[in-house]
Amino acid sequence: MVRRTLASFAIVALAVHTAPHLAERRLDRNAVRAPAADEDGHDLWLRYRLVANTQQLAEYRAAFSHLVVPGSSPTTAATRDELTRGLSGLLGRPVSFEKSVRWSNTLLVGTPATSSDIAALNLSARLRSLGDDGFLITSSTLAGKHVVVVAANTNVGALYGSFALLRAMQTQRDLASLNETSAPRIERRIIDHWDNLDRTIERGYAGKSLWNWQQLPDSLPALYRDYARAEASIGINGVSLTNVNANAKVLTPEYIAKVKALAGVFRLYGIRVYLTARFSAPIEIGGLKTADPLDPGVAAWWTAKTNEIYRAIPDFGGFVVKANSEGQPGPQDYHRTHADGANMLADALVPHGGVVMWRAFVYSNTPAQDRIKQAYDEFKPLDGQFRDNVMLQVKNGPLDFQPREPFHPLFGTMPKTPLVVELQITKEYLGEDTHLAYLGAYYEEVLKADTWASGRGSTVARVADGSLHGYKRTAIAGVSNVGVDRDWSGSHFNQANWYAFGRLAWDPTASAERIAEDWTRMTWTNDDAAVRSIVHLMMTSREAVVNYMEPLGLVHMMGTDHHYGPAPWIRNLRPDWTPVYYHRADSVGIGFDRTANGSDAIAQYSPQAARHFGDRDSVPDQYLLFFHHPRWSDTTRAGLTVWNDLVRHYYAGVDTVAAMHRAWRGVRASIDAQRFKDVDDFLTIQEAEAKWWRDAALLYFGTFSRMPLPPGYTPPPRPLDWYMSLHCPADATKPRCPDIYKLYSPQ
Ligand code: BDP
Repeated sequence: MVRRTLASFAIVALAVHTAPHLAERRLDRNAVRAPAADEDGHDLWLRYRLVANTQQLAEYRAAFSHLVVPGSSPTTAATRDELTRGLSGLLGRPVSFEKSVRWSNTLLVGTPATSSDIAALNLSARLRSLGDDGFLITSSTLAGKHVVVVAANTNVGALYGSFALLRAMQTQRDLASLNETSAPRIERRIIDHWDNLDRTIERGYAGKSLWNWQQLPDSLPALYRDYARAEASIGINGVSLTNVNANAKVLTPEYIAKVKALAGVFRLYGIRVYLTARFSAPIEIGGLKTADPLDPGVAAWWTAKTNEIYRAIPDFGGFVVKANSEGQPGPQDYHRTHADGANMLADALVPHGGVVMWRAFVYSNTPAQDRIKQAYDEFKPLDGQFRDNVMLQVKNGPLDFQPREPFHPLFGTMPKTPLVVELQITKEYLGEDTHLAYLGAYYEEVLKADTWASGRGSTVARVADGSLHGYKRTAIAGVSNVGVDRDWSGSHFNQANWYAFGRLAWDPTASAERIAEDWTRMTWTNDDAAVRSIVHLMMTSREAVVNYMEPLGLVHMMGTDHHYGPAPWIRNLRPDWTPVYYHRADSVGIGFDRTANGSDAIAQYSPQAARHFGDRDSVPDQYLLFFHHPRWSDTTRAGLTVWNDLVRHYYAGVDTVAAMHRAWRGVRASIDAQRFKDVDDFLTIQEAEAKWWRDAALLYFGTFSRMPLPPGYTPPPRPLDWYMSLHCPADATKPRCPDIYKLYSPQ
């Protein structure tokens, strides 16, 4: 993090307000303090604890002696609430608001429209480029008074700026470095909940859904507001409430009233709601005989339904649709195309400014030669056929949120159709609730991936922010990991993935490491040494998971349905649901040949990317087995045989988790006892489960390679049969495997 010296205004502020004894008592950032009180993680990164560094505290107290946040809109009230909560916590004293700037050392927040003081500062030239959501933070002089200003064009922009200011204080940045302007690069920054109406969550590991449909719309617990605060604090401005495997009931009048109530809370924080639209809803709740998108009665039904929604929720965002995938209904049921289906919904939404986010995660019920080719094959020919308000929502990789996948071949190849990059925040395939895997590093890898669609630098980030093809609309979506657990996300560190998604949605070129540092300072501690350790363990964590689960480009090695634990031997299902379909291990070698000699999936990429992935000399080892079927005895870039390198990666994954665990134990003094223990317990589980993954996989693959473990590696404690006969978990939403803990971490 860049830390500059104090700005002159701050020095003035200190000189005016800091009593001499305070200056003498200055402590450095690492000041030793009493053990922190236990926390349960519910405050997320918005803890607003007293600024620990006394020098910084004095500086902030001096600079923010008076607060002016004029305006009467509900969003401005929410901004005032947040600043009250934040500043009183961080500064350890009550906040006093004033109507206008009368004193030096005032924090002034608002827009030129809400505040004559801000209007008087003549910021319009700087504000012009910031759009609706951007903000600037600057220091200035107003009629001889020193002010710190958070200014924006809209109330929501001012709210975002206030969160940015609070973040700067939470991370103990010098006031001089607060001079910033910021505007999101992506227009719609969306969290997709896969929440069902019975409050179960598809792939949720953090308890039940936050949305209490039974009690809505009459009861609106504070939790909804806290949820919206958290989303706004990271710049999220859209929330799709319901599972992509949709239930038409949410479109009935009874449920629209419930959605309206939630939308009312979220609106204060600049968040629009979206709903998943079940394609067969006209039949299921409309009494029609068909859902054929070209049937005028069907189109009329959707138009009426959409109008009804907008009457209740004028700023409704639109529909998210999963159609003709995994058994969901869709236009192909009527021999129509995805474009026919999406356009019919788009026409209903267009008068209201709504959008359709049509998902490209499709694969048919009849397994193809190579499942990953289907989305491209279906959608690429439709480029140019969608209405302006249709966006195609594409998962980061061509398969399904695996711990690592190459970028999806649709990125860069749909110049006429705005694409929404879909990332998964919930860790369906990366250890679910317990394993510590910082996905910021994953998202960064995806966003930085170069599609080579229009030459070097055609990154996925530039697809997401629209700059690659000049998309008129831009959006990014993250599949939520939030539920009613006290810590919201199933584990303290899972919060970081939610946080990182929001920050990267705002700026897809941001650094995951910098984001991890901010999150760590806000969530855990500002002790520099501890911050370094925690950030380091976060930055190594995702690679660790890849290594002990699916190294060298392996994918889909997990147990059936629950997706928990290793099961590379599964073969008795439809082929493309089995691990054997993906790893293709045999006596010769391992991996899925997707070159021209195999499924030729690489032909879906731009010529440069296809060459990069398709050539054994240039393909990075991390994608080797995704695109190739090398012999066991072939040599990898590390100069090892494929078998020996596989072994090396699996063992390295386990070793990294052990190192992460040691690092965590090393920061004990900086963390409250309860949260320290929560993480420590989960790391114990992760260490055991990492060994489980490693040993099961290597025993199994060893039956094909018939090669021994190279010297120096401790062999698995049980034979392959033992791992294959395990039956766990009992509860797929909080999966555990007691036999594994007995074996690997006997207490
Ligand atoms: C897969 C999940 C499944 C989802 C599907 C989707 O296993 O539960 O419904 O993705 O994205 O990863 O539609």
